[in-house]
Amino acid sequence: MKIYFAASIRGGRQERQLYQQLILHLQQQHQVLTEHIGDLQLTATGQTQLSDQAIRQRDISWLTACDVVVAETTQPSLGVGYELAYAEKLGKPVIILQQSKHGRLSAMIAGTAYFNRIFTYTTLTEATLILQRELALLAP
Ligand code: 6IA
Repeated sequence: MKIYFAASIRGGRQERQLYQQLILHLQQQHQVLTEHIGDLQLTATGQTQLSDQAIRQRDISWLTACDVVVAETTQPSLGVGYELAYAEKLGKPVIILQQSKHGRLSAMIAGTAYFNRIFTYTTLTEATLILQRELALLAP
């Protein structure tokens, strides 16, 4: 399946190694459209060749093309919140992963009935097992 992996960039890159591990796991069986999210060189303040408008346009095209959205929401991010709302508008299946040691997910996400695949986890292994199970259920 084509997966749109969403996680914090300008919201903070503290969890970037985790994003990289989750993406590597997903890539064993799926195509991840947004593998740059796991790029350890990508910082919250760095520059890219692309304008913000071009970044948004490319991300919206990938969101439209994907089969499922996987969002790691532990590090709060305005961009991820926007993408989740956009995925809802497009009717895309969404899997949300949130580490249980951190604060609670925004009520605007947790309180939206459309988001019915929200999972908390403590270890990477636990997160990968959740992804494996949920993606198998969503497979055509
Ligand atoms: O508000 P945030 O930056 O934390 O939003 C992160 C989310 O927005 C991610 O799930 C991405 O899909 C999307 N996004 C935000 N910025 C970018 C980006 N370049 N490239 C691709 N997707 C993005 C910004 C790079 C820059 C900070 C050096």
